[in-house]
Amino acid sequence: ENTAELRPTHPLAIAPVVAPAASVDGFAKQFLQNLNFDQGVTLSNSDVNDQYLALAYTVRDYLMARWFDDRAQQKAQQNKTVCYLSAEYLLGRQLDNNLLAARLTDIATEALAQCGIDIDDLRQVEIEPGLGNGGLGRLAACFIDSLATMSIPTIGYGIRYEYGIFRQAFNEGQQVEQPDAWLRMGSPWDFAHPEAAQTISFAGTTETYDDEGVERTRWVPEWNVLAVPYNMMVPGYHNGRVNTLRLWRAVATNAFDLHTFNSGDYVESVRAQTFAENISKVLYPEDSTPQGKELRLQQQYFFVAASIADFIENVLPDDFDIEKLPERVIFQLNDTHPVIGVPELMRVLVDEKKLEWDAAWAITQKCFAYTCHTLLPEALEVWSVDLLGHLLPRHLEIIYRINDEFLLEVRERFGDDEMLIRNMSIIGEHPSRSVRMAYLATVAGSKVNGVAELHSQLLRDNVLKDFATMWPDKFTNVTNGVTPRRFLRLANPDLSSLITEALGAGWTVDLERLRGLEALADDADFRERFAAVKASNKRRLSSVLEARGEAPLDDGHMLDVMIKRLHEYKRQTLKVLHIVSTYEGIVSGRLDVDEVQARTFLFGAKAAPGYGMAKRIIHLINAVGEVVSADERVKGKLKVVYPANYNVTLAERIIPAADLSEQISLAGKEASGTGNMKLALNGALTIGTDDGANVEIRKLVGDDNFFLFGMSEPEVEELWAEGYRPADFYQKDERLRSAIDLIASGAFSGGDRTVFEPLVSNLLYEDRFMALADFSTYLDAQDRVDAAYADQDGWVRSAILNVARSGYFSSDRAMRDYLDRIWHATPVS
Ligand code: 9GP
Repeated sequence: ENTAELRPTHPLAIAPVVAPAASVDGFAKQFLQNLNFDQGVTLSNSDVNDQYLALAYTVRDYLMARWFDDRAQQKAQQNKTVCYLSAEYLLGRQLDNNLLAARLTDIATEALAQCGIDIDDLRQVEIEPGLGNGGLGRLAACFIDSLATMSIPTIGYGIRYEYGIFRQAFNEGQQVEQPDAWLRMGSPWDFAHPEAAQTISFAGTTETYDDEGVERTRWVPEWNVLAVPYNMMVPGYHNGRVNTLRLWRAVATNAFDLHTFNSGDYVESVRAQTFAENISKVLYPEDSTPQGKELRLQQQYFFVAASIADFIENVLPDDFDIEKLPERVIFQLNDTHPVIGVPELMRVLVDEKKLEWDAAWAITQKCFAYTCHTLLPEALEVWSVDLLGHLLPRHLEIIYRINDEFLLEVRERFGDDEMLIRNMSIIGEHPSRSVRMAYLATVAGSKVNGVAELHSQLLRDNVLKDFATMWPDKFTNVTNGVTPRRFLRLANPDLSSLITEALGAGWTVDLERLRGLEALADDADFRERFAAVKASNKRRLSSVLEARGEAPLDDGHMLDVMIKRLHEYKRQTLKVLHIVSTYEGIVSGRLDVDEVQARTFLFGAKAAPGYGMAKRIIHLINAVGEVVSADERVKGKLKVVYPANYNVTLAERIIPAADLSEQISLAGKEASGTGNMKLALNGALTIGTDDGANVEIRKLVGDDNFFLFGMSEPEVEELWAEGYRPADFYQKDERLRSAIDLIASGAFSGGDRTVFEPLVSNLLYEDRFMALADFSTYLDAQDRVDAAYADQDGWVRSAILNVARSGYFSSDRAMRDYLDRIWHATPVS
């Protein structure tokens, strides 16, 4: 379009953009040119960061022409676009993923070698963008990868946080948080477009006015910020498609007051800038203060308002008939964070586009769908009416009207059942008036889905029961999935080669083909090769750990991993109790040391900075780890490793090396989990409860290849109803008593009994997540693990079957389910 407007005469200006030659020579030339002209250095003067940046620019150059085409097509086409609205994208490193997608890995490696550069050195330089907390954000990243690979026109919308998830360090075993300055060394993968900035308004009042005889309402905001888009390429795997991830950065409208500056008040002169830029400063600012809460709501509105405006103004054609919006877009609400988009779209349609309320509501309901990712009531966001009304007065009015009309519908359907009305109202009254965002999303969404079968069922039966009764067809399930490109092809190159050799290369985009490995589980030669890959992955992980200053892994140990966010419901404490019990059992002679498998327990977990109990658990893991790993009496048998700052990059090294995957949440608490899928896909056997996607993993891999323990969800409910007294379990099981007593005695805190006292009494007298109730079956299951691991041949067979039967957990399958059940969008050719 630009070229048309500019009426160019130069032939190159109207010729299509062409990618550099896909050859070693072509790549080397482009790389050197980028080094010279973009980085401003010669090869001999360049350092490794210059080289990494130039390499990234070069990969981009190969993808650029396709990106231009795909964006032009998006505007011209009639296809529906999936707009994924997510506060988190936990992308991981980009370089390898993009090289792989564009089939450039070998060419780039050779071209750099010819320049005297080892590409591995450049890989290490990349700082991963940690723009997410854990599963939710990584899921969003897997989904956009699959959508690009399936040629579905997609825009991922989110926030370009200046500081992503904090960097974790340990100081005397305790977590300390450091800012994650991921942009410090440049950000070669995104493109700023300040010219496409959106103005986002806040606060102020609303007023009615006469619009040629029609009374209308308008919002008179008090202040604005600019939302500047940064576009990232999302290349599909080997299909030439390049979608877009558009992340918004907040910039002040009037960044700098020269007059104030000249009067000498330098701090005041940039106040507006600081205030505005705080909005995209950090991922999940601490929200225990009112300011923190307001900032989070600002972030949410900021990115969804910018995204909706961007889609309407820049992605749709200029003459687009807004009433046809549902034909062209589905806004997928990734959890409750983007739900303020519902009243925002209503505001745009009613106040700006001047549609009638009913017509606007009909459009809005078709344009949104909602995924709920949790069952924990505290994770379902609510905003106080005061805060929402102050920050977004027009939106609160709109929410009230949506609620009024919705409650009328409820009355029509169920009569004047005041209790039911109160329970279903979008506005909660207790403890104070608030907007229940999950309810708003459910009322507005065309579909509501949970993220694993059990989770979706519990949503229908408990959390959103009344809504499911009212609209049974609205509710559906899409079990999560993970991208096989990053989590098998890239993370586990040796296993990938083995699979490709056995089955051909098609499995990367059709993961069900892994079924073909089942037959090979009985082939001794294949088992040997599979086991050799695992062993080599362990050695690789060991070097990574050593490079980070950790102790290397011991040969022959089972690698038992628990890698996930630190949360009480995930029950890292239960894992610690197992470690302490085994340690105590060996030291006291209760356990026959020969019966105990040599194990390394590996943890990776960050705790939310304001979550005191989770931080205490981290301290306990480190304290136990220090004592156990140093005790000569268990040397060679037990070891605990807890590398700090677990992130996607580290996960990609741990997962392929793991033997045992710990998925031990209390049944009914983990919505799905995705680490469980990644580990099974890489041949780790799961020890787990019947929770989240574990249920489906177990069904698929088979009971013989999965170690199930613990109460089922109905049993959990039953125990609560009976009255749960954790101390009774402590009294009943000697192993449990000894483990808890050892922690309480100060054995892991230099004799100081006070350090872990809060944790111990929490377990004995509260234990919200019933670790003590599941302890004995957990230990029994661990005994079964030990026995199974002793039979290496049998273990490897089970590991192969885990890989063979995990094809269902591809995010490509998850995307197909979203497309069929929710989005009804189709691929572009
Ligand atoms: O806790 C869930 C996790 O079980 C799930 O796998 C992930 C992706 O669906 O979402 C997590 N939820 C959140 O992070 C917040 O709701």
